[in-house]
Amino acid sequence: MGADMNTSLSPELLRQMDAYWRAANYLSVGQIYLYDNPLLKRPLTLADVKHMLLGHWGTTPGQNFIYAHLNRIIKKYDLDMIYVSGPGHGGPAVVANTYLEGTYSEIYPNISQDEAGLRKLFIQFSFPGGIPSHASPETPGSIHEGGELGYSLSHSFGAVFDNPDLIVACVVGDGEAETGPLATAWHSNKFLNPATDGVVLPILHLNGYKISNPTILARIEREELEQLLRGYGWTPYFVEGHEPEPMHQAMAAALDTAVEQIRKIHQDAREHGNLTRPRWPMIVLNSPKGWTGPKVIDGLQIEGTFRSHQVPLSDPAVHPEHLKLLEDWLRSYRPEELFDETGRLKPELAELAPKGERRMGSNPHANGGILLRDLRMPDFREYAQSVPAPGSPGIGDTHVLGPFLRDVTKLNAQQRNFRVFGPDESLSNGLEALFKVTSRQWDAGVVPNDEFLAPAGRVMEMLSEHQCEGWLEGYLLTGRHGLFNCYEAFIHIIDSMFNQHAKWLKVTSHLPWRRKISSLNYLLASHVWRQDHNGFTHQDPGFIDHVVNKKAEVVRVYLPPDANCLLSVMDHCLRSRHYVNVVIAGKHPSPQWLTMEAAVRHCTKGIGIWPWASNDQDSAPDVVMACCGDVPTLETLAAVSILRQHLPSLKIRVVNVVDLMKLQPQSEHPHGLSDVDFDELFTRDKPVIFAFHAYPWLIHRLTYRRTNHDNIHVRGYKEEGTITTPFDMTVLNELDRFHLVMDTIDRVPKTGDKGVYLKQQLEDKLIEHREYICRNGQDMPEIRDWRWGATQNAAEERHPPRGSRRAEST
Ligand SMILES: Cc1ncc(C[n+]2csc(CCOP(=O)(O)OP(=O)(O)O)c2C)c(N)n1
Repeated sequence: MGADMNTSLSPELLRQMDAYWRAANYLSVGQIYLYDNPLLKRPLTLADVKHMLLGHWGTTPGQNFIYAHLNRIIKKYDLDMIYVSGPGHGGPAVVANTYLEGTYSEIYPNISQDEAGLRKLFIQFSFPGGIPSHASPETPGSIHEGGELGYSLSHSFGAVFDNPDLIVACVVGDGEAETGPLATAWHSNKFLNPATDGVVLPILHLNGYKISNPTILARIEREELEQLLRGYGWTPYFVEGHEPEPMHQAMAAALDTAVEQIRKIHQDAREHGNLTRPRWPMIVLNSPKGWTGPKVIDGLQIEGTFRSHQVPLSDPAVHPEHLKLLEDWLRSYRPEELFDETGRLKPELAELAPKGERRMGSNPHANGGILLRDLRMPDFREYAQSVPAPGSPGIGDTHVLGPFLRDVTKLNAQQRNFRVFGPDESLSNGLEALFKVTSRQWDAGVVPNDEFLAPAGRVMEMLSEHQCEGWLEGYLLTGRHGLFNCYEAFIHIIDSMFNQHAKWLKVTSHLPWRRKISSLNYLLASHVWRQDHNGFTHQDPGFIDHVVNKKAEVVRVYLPPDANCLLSVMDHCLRSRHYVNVVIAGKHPSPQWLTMEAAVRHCTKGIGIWPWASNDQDSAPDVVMACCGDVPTLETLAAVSILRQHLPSLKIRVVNVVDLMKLQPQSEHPHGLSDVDFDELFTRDKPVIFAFHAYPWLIHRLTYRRTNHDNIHVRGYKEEGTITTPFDMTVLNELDRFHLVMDTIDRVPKTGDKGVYLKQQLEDKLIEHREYICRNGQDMPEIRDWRWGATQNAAEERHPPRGSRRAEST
């Protein structure tokens, strides 16, 4: 469908808009090529051209065209709008436009609006010590670098949730549209509430090519493309051609139509209560790749082909004939008509840009930390699980967290700045309490027997981890708070998105004008050790291996051993800024270890000795039993109880780790223990039997510089998985209590013959275990019914440790 053509730009406005577009194109080519002579006041020479020619021209003129037209509708309708550049490699366009509108020089006064500033603007682009070639964090108005393609639409939707007046103009590359995340992101329109959320205006940039291939969407019938987009629930308006004049008219008409349609939808929803899912407008801009650039070079067609993707003219030092072509290209924009003698954009053109915060480079939504407000937080201590003694039964740690999150949701309902995201798993992950106060936001059909679906809700669920991640990132980047709950194994799906977000956080934390945003919080419930009915496909604890690759200043990893620790950790994470927090917690009933007061102390320190489980108070330990994660903690304590019952003279120290980064040296991570503190906990020379939630090598990686590293023996997940009993999962990976005890016997000579006999007994136990589970389909009663303290108390009565009191939960 073409837009109805009742808009027409006056000849004067058309001339000015075309001049503005030419100015942006000129600045873009200048950034890619020019080292000097920024206004072409003299003939171009080799010395005026950069040595390294880097950047992406192909997408840039189209994006410049879009930006100029968005400026017009922002002014005409007084829109609150930001720009997301899906093909963010069109960095020259965004930089050029924010420079033309004035925001660039306000943030970077050194890049002034004169000839000297122009020269610096050109030099800095893709230059050592300068700026990257994408819509990077350094670019004013950007919330989306677009280096890794695919996330523009989901970021845009995340930005408009709970921002009723915001419109995100989202340029989607037709190549980008082939990625999985982008393909599914069209469905975001089923989650948008027209009354309380803003709007995303997708602009599919159908320039026909990727790096060296055509795009699929450009090579299907026009009718098929229209059907596809309509099938996704959009109303597409096509703007097609290459002659600037009719293209300006068509784009202006399409944008006017789209904005008027958006206004009508808002009026229907906001004044007449009609929340029926609208068919939101979108635009398809079908224009040549490398538009206005060189047509033919060395006999090959450039404009309108894949060859314009990067730098169409190669180095004139190598191809001297290209120097003239470059000069002709630059002069084709007639810079002398655009900039005055001093290098400043002519006033009648500068007038075309919106003013103040209406400029897309200055819109506060694109520097979300400015708008960020603290969450209203309930006191997490009030949600404590009662722990009369260590080992008391629990209901499943995330089920205890649920009511806390419910009340965070409730307390911030009015502020509308907190959402929980997840791919259909909030219930499965034990967060059912949320639905006491909110629903899953859903603007598609609803039938009887559906549960917790409503046009407005704080929970966002779509079965796409990419979408959940992208929405949440967009939500955070525009100054709000949130949590992503996910199965541990499938969070890997967004490994790469995490990478990009962590990079964004790292770079922005060093840009003084960028304010800190709320942390990206992952709750990985349904973890590797308890995938009882799913088995091997669902068993993968490797996300944290991936996460710790990122800069220490950005990432945090927490493995709370029980519910009270989980509450304390989550409270901390929700208050934190500019991190990625990964929290791994179980949802199945499991023993609880610490009272709330003890949990707060333990989590504040992040690591510590559990004195009630240790018996080395009056001497040096013979062995340190370390644990990290809920299941490893359980198995370690069960192992300790066996050791203390059978080898009572053995001195055991139990160390629990909540904050994984405590293990790294202080020089590597701000949370890292000093070497002195580490040596005090883990000793300088005693064996450490370390039971770990994830792949064991991560612990070695984190501790390899520690004094006692050679004595640290880690047991963790070894890629042995299947559908089996919970205890058998630990046995398959040799993380179970029996293997931990046998390991201790092997490594502590003092256990002597008694140890040898015990080891044999435990080997028999493992055989018995195997036979039992294969016969009965569940764990042996002594495993299922094991309680900390039961054997312990009996053993202590026989051999009371000197000066120790009964185990208490402190
Ligand atoms: C996920 C991802 N895969 C591959 C690339 C490498 N890449 C950079 S640009 C590009 C082509 C993009 O085509 P399109 O989205 O149509 O952008 P445009 O034609 O406007 O440059 C590719 C494949 C990338 N940046 N991200």
